[in-house]
Amino acid sequence: MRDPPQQGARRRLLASLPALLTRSVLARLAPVISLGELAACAAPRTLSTGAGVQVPVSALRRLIAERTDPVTGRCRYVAETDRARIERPILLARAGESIDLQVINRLPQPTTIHFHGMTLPAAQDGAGFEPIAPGASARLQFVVRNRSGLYWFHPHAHGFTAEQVYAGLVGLLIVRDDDDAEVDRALAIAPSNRQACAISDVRISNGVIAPYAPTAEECASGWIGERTLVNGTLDPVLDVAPGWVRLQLLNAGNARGWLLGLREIEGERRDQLEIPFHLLGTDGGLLPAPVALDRVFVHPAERIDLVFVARAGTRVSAVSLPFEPRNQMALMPRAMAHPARAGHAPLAAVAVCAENEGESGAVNAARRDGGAITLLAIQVAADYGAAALPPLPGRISGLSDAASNASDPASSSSSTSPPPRTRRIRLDFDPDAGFVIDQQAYTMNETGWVLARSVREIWEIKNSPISMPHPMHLHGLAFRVLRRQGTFGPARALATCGAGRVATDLGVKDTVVVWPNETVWLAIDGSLPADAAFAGAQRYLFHCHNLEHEDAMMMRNVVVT
Ligand SMILES: [Cu+2]
Repeated sequence: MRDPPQQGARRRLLASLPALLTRSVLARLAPVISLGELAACAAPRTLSTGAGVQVPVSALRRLIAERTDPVTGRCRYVAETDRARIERPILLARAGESIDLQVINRLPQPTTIHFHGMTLPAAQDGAGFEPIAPGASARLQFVVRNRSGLYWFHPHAHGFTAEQVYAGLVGLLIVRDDDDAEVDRALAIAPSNRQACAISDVRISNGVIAPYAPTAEECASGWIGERTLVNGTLDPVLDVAPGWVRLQLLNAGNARGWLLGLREIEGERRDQLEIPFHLLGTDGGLLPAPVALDRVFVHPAERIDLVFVARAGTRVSAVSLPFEPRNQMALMPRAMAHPARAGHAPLAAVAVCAENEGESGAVNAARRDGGAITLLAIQVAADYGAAALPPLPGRISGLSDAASNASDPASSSSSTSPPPRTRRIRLDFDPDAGFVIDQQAYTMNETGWVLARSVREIWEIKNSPISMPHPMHLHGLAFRVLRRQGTFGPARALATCGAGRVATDLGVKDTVVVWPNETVWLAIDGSLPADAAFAGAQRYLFHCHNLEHEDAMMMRNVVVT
């Protein structure tokens, strides 16, 4: 599999070319090339094969959602700057920068773009209240206010989200700041050794990615694939140099949870050795300090930021280890069709959520939550000279522990505030309505839950014992995890961080999994930026990010007054 040295070097050079669009790399070149000059070098269309090219948000003018194949229903995002067109872009921003672009819908279905995890005014949240019709466009304009971290964007038109995300409409937004740069500096992370990956599980049929065609049962439990797409490419191999490697990973799948581990496959012996790694960050950026781990659960929409030491000449696989997914449902398949789907055909010529049609998930063992799957392959170059491995820094951000410290950066209220009220939230399955929050089917115009601005609340989310893991996502307001109780075996074994929490609970979060029979307590802070864009009541959403559950309307409105 290894290339001859010259070809390998050429391949590495080619692989590094997309990074030339990034500011961080530009900054290392002398003389510094301005964005304007860069655009002049990159004539229109010449970058059209550069999937995964990083695009500074300051250069971004348009994001286009388009279908590339009506047979399989595959779609992609295309970014346009003044002079270049970049397929499947990775957006790059520094905290404080503005995003101002036109979203252009070239799909045969309504769509929106939701910037997942970003602190946004409701009008810019793309949460599906105002879908963009086929052929129409909308302006999206906001300031990046979040900490450094891996964020992402995806469609959020109610009833179409699962199909469009699976079809390939997934994009990354990397936010950088000084803390983030300091981690790279301290660990001497080479540009090739920092990778941001959106990883989606897909089904392969007759050698191509199968269209989205869940049965009624899969529309209740979730659509799961047996292979992975990494930033839109099937089974790629990342080339890195020996030393620290930093991976920012998004679970962009519809419904599959990962129990992520790293395996080193040595050249000749093919032994699979477990590689310990260090968790640096979660959905909303860096932890206070790295946490040493050998495995971690990552559910749909969650992100992790990790580092590990890559040994020269080895191949490393990021895998999802087999685990008991705790799907306790004796699901009753039912024909589900979101009312918004009436009048719009699927992206491919196949049935969606049909009764007893298609292949049952039981036929292929790999198409099962908790089944083993390779997520990502990494090839480590041979050593070009021994370099000392810098030590891991002890402290990487100013974040404090939400469970032990009330004066947390994620909660701006003073310690003299009255104790927060507790909102009790129940996740259940209803044979008629499907998965529901607080026994209530969702309608888009419901009042929902009302939070007073700047007021803190504790959300106690309890999942029914006869249920599934639900990755619950809140728009608009990031949160912290205070405590878990009733966690089942495999997840409980990883709860080593106090108050029943796992390592990913220590960071700023926007998505948190709640296992069957588990209760999770969250610290919610209704504070919004003091900015005209956030004036008046802001309507956000709280919903399950198993996308089949989301399209089956397992959601509630959350209004911050
Ligand atoms: Cu769910």
